[in-house]
Amino acid sequence: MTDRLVQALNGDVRTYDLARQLRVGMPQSPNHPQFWHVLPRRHGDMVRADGGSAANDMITTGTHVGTHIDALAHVSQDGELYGGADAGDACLGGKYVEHGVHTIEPMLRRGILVDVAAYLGVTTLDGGYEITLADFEATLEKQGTEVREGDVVLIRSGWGAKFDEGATFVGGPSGVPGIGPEVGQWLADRKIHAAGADSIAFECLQPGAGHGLLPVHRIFLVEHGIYIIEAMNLEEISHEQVWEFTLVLVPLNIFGATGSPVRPLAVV
Ligand code: UVW
Repeated sequence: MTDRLVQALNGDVRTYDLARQLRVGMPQSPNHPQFWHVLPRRHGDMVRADGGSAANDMITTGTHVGTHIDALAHVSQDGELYGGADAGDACLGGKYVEHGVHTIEPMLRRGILVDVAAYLGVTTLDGGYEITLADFEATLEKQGTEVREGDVVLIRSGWGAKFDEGATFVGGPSGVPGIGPEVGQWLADRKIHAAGADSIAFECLQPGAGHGLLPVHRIFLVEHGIYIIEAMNLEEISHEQVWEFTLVLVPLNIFGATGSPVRPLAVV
């Protein structure tokens, strides 16, 4: 490992940034509070005796905005979180003491990209397209990539390239492409650690259905304890056909939060 770190320092290791830029007005799910960024103190507002000055800013944001990870506390089913934890008891004083984002260990794991859009030869899958298990397995076979226990599996639909188009990215009338319960259960059976995608919803949303039922969220977060990462930038690793890498991801250590903005890296 030390050699790898030295290589990294020497620039021999390539690092890909898998996050979207956080900025006011970026597209986001209507389910979550907006991202705000203001500059209450500018240079010149308080000038020190030596002429020096500091600008300070402030953000307020939902934790499920921009590229982010869902903690297991994010979704419950019939009043229960993962492992049968009572969703009411897990939340004390407005904080999820059980399954909050502070319980997610920093990730340094095998990551793989499953580039379904590239396999199907499209810029992006259509809104509402549910990636079938046949699509998924054929993509893995073409890439020569296998899913292993403990992996972080990133699924590219191509929808992420619409991030800069704003509202189109979110879905609404157009829906969002992604996996459904069929592929979700297949991945859960392989005991992956986390899964990510380049859309806000992670999973397939049917046109006009809004952000209602999210069955893969239930399978992953509630039934199997698998984390979900959303709104990732998978364009560069797709372009360079980086199918396998070391995935580095560290959520903010916010006690009791249901999610956290992240800046994941793919390292090869
Ligand atoms: C959605 O809005 C679906 O994202 P999250 O899972 O973070 O709530």
